[in-house]
Amino acid sequence: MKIGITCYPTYGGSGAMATELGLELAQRGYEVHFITYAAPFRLREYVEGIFFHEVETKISRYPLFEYYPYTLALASKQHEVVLREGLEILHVHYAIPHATTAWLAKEMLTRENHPIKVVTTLHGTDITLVGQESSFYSITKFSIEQSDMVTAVSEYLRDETMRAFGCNNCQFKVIPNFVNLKEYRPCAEGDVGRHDGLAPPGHKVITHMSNFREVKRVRDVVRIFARIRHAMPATLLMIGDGPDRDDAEGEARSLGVDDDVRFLGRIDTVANLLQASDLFLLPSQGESFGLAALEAMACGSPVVASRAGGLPEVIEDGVTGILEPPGSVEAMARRAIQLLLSDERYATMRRAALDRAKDFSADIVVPQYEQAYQEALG
Ligand code: GMT
Repeated sequence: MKIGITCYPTYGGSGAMATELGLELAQRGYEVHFITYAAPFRLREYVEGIFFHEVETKISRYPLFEYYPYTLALASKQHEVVLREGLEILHVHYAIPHATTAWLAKEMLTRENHPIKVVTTLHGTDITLVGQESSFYSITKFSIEQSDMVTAVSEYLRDETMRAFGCNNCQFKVIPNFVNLKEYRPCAEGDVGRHDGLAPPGHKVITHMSNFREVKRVRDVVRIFARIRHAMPATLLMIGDGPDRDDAEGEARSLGVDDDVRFLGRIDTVANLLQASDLFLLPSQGESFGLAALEAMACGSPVVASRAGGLPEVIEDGVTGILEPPGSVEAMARRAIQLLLSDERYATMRRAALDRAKDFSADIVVPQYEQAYQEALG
């Protein structure tokens, strides 16, 4: 089967997930065509069965276009690639604008006797934030409802979609995110060198990874870390970048822990950093799923996160990680310190986190997408 995938190719969980899915499908014999404005960041090398079609983002300075109509360029490219390559499915990740461009491409193709099915995967802020803004609400609802199959990455996101948009006559499935367990795996038991170069000897390594947007509450990450740092030697690795990075750096300085906080910026390959992590912090205001938390768990790092959105579907409080309400810096820090100071409790939670991550393996989840494609094709 030939599938077109459109996603945001830059940092972000939806692009990461879409790319991992494309890679898994290619391994299973599908032909996968990424159609987007840049090569997805997790597509690091040539892979048999994967093709990339770049959408133009610039044109010669045409005076009427103060804003470049990327959406139209994307719809045209989707139409062109479907026709040329004979694709049967367009699988779009993140509704805005991808579900809309896919609908446009499908309308054009239907009139040219080349029917195609559109599968839309909702990831989070396309539903919980951006999609509910008045400028986008009606077109988001329309585009979701026009999709032949809609998937959401958690029960929470499905319920939130139904509450906010209704989704009349949708074929709707919850398909959770997955993790590549060959890449995201723990270090060998007792590997003492795993912190080398990342933190001074004897330090616990605390990690956070995100796009540093407001919803991630990165200042809380630093505040929780500062409390941990007062209780024990520790280093915080901040992986990623985004609008709130300056705030987080300022918070580290004002709390006097900046010498122990390392801002690593955007890094494509993060499994080795997560393997070195003793604890992962994700105190977001909301997360539809929390892919970064799952990847940390798969590498053997327990997670302290917010009891919000879809995170409780990934993390069981007190068993596979720690959950507290968003903004509960004190409680998150107190429980993190207790865990890190108890070797026995830490080892038990680490094992439970590793076991839980296996429930989200590619082998379990990817067949659910294959099934969704079959159902969309009827
Ligand atoms: O917020 C991000 O990190 C990016 C965003 C996206 O759509 O690119 O992530 C969302 O999708 C991820 C993959 O499905 C989920 O794991 C994240 O929880 C979700 N982010 C939010 O809901 C805030």
